[in-house]
Amino acid sequence: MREGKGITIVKADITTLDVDAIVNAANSRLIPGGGVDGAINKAAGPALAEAMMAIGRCPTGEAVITPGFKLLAKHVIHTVAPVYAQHGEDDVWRLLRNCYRNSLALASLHGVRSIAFPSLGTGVYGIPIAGACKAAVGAALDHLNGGDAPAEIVFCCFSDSDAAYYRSALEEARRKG
Ligand code: AR6
Repeated sequence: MREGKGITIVKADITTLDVDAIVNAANSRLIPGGGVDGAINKAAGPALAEAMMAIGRCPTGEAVITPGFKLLAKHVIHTVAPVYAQHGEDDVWRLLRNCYRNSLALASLHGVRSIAFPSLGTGVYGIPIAGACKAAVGAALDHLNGGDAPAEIVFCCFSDSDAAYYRSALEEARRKG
């Protein structure tokens, strides 16, 4: 369900969402790959790969922005999650939180009011969903408490099981206040 404000959790293909910006789980060379990156590039058309390659690089935890081309979303924000096997525990969560923070800050700079995130880092990069959704929800709540745009944050899950993890992480974070 979409409320227009706050956090919404949906199960969907992120390329179909009518939001101002969708976030891509990219690699640091910004070369279109598989997973959600492949789906976004397929839906946006070849101009997206050209725009990504023109930027050329995005360090882990940082974010860059391109147009959405053929997507409903006006912008695509590309961020690079850490590869779970290449980082120590503390580093993984710090870098993953940075992905969410930097994506939201960049969105804010571009006047984005609604943004959808996939479950960054939990596919090819191997980050366990239980910790990943806590980092995602924590960063989103911190952002919303700050009062900056975007005020609508959608977590777009690709499975019912991922959506259930996000729902319980959100309930737990709200309980802890
Ligand atoms: N809509 C929403 N979520 C999706 C979609 C979709 N269409 N397709 C996959 N997911 P991944 P990562 C989910 O592997 O782990 C690429 O090759 C998927 O089920 O896409 O950050 C890049 O180029 C999972 O929950 O991203 C990088 O090299 C989540 O999106 C590398 O993969 C993230 O899975 C990035 O790996």
